[in-house]
Amino acid sequence: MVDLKNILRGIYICLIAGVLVHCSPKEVSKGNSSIIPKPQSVEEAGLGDFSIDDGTKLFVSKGKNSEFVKEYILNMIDNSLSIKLKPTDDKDGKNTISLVLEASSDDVDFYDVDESYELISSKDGISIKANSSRGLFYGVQTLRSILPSDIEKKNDAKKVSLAVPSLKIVDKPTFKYRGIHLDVGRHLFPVEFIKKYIDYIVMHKMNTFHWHLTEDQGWRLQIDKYPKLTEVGAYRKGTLKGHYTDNLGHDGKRYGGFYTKEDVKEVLAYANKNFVNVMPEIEFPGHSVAAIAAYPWLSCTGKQIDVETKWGVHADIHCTKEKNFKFMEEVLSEVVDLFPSKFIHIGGDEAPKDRWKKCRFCQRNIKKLGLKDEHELQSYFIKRIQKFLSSKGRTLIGWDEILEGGLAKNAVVMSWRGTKGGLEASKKGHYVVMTPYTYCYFDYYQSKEDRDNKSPLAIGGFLPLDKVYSYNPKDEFEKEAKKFILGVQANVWTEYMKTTDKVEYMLFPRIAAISEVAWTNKEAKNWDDFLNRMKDQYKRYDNLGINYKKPDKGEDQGEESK
Ligand code: TNX
Repeated sequence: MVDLKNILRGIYICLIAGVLVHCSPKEVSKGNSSIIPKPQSVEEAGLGDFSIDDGTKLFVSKGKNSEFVKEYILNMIDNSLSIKLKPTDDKDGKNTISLVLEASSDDVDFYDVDESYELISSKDGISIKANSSRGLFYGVQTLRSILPSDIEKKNDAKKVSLAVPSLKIVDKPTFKYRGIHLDVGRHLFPVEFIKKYIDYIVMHKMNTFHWHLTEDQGWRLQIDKYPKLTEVGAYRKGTLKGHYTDNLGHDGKRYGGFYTKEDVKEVLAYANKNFVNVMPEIEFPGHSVAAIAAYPWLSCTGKQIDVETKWGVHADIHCTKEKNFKFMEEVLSEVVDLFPSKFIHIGGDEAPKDRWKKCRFCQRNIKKLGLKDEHELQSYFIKRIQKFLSSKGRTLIGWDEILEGGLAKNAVVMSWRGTKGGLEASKKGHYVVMTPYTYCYFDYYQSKEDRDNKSPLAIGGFLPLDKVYSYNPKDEFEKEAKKFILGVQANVWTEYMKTTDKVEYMLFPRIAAISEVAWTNKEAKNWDDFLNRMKDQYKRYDNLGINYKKPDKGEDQGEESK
């Protein structure tokens, strides 16, 4: 006998089950190959999709920061999927993400580390192989890019599995040095933000954080031997209102602060875990009004002056009397003790010679040393710093003005006034880092709209995304000279960036373009393809809560910039 009641109950159960199945969190999302910077080679491997699920295991070879790298992947997967990968010792097991160090180049000089890696995903797992822990970490960054952009945010609606397309990626950077700079002299930012900045650097496979620590408008680093550098030199009476050219004066609000050595150690530890070199910059002989305000005897006139409130280039610079060299050596000794970076940046830019021309010490030095003029005196100044840094096992790097009047052979030149300085330096056998303002100054406007409205306010200039992308540092160099290009860097000067939001706005998305300039071979670069991959990148920036400049219609293809 047919029991109607039972049939109805059956239908009801089926309906409920259907609804449950339909609404279950069993969502499978699939990753993509929108990797930025673009790898040297990406192929569909056709070995079947891999599914990360709660049975997936994780193997990480022992090496530099391997515990950190392990945590990094565990968190990445856990945050998005609520899946805790199970650590395993079996690198060849099924359903395993496996990071294998094939040979170790971890212990060589930072810029000689082999940063290449290979990533293969198949239905059985994901294998990342490299000859250094840093290479493995870049493989992890690539894995991050091929997973859906949702992994960048803490997901409320958890998924239970995640499909990774089958790819074979073979990759290595074009340039050894890939830098992002931040000026904390004009405006400074909390340590927490500096760490975020390092995250941004890592996400784009850049490897150097150039920390511009001293300026006319503020000295930002604790120096024990000279406490007034921060007691006095870290604070200015006010910050310029509007644009420099508006002549509105300053706001009268005391502004300042500095990083203690403990702060710096915290940043260094974080950067080191993330395979980023932190290169400090201490400016000599120019851009030193804040130091002079703290110790007036550092200048030629010896007059008490205030920490600068105006932007620009200022006449009071370091004098060349012996006491200044002692100061320089004592300050740099503390810097060298604190920062492990092989390269120590000593500025060297924009040092007007007005004071030196009228200074009896400087004029006496010119005569005594048989120098031609004040430019050769600057060269003497820089060579003395270089000698000192060499004695400490470090290499001097400075802005391209350090070429004027001759330069010690092993000094490195950062070419900012166009590409001339870099070309000239490379011909003389110096290594160079290319950061011409025409392509690499992220304090310039990035769209016509921003520029026309002067909002958000920028220093001037015009540097849209496509212009940054179009840069090929090797183009202007002759064959022999090419090998002297160490790398490329973008600079973030902060005269007009008071907040971390503004810094992000000026940095993003241009950081994506410069990362591809630094990492990807010229032949593999393609603007339309880049824009296409940026669609996914913008979602990541959204998920990370980054205040990036949104693409304007047609704007980023700005014909003017070509
Ligand atoms: C030039 S680049 C400077 C900085 C300014 C920047 C503004 C360089 C070595 N010096 O002091 O902040 O222009 O774009």
